[in-house]
Order: sequence, then C-alpha cells, then structure tokens
Amino acid sequence: MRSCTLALSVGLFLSLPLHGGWASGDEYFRGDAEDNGTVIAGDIDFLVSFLYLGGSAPECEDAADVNDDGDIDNADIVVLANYVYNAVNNIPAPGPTDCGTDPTSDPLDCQFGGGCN
Ligand SMILES: [Ca+2]
Ligand SMILES: [Ca+2]
Ligand SMILES: [Ca+2]
Repeated sequence: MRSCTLALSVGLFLSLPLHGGWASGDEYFRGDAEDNGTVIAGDIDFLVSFLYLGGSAPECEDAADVNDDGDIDNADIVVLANYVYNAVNNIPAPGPTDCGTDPTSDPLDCQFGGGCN
C-alpha cells in the first residue's frame, strides 16, 4: 500500500510542467523576435543579428523560437523566412498573427511580449 502511494506521488510530480512553461508568461506572436507586433523581414534580421552577429537577445524567447522546438537557432530563421518571403506558414501556435501564450513546455521564457496587446 505504501509503495502504491509513493508511485502515485512520483507520477504526479513528473506530470507537472517544467519551468512553469505551460500557458505561463506573456502573450506574443510567434516569430515576432524583435517584439514590435508584426512578423516581418525585420524579425529575420533580428534573429540573424542575435545568433551570428552578437546582437541583443529577444525579450520574448518563445516568440523567437519560431518552430517551437525549445531552442533558438538557424532552423527558426528558415521557418521565419519561409513565412515572410514564401507565404508558407509552418509556424506553430499561437502563430504569427494570433496573440497567445506558449502551448508547449520548454526552458524559454517570454518576459515582455509588449507587441501583442
Ligand atoms: Ca516583428
Ligand atoms: Ca526553435
Ligand atoms: Ca514552447
């Protein structure tokens, strides 16, 4: 009986979201890396600058994680460029035109999100 209770407790603990990533933090447009309220070519420039030229970090990391894989890297630039230049929208929720919070748990945070209200 005791071990059953322990297993249940461990199970509940493991089901809790890490870093409080579920629906926490500010609302944002995914892809709006520079946080100005629209997803445009300037966001690609911002990501290139941040990743390769020592530019400033995005205030809303979740917005810069364009493909929502929990990391900000070149793959995000590819997805963003496809949206901006080829009108291919492979951007996960909340998407580039809907204001919302991150539906998936990850170590990234969204501290500002000022361009989404
Ligand atoms: Ca923008
Ligand atoms: Ca990513
Ligand atoms: Ca996420």
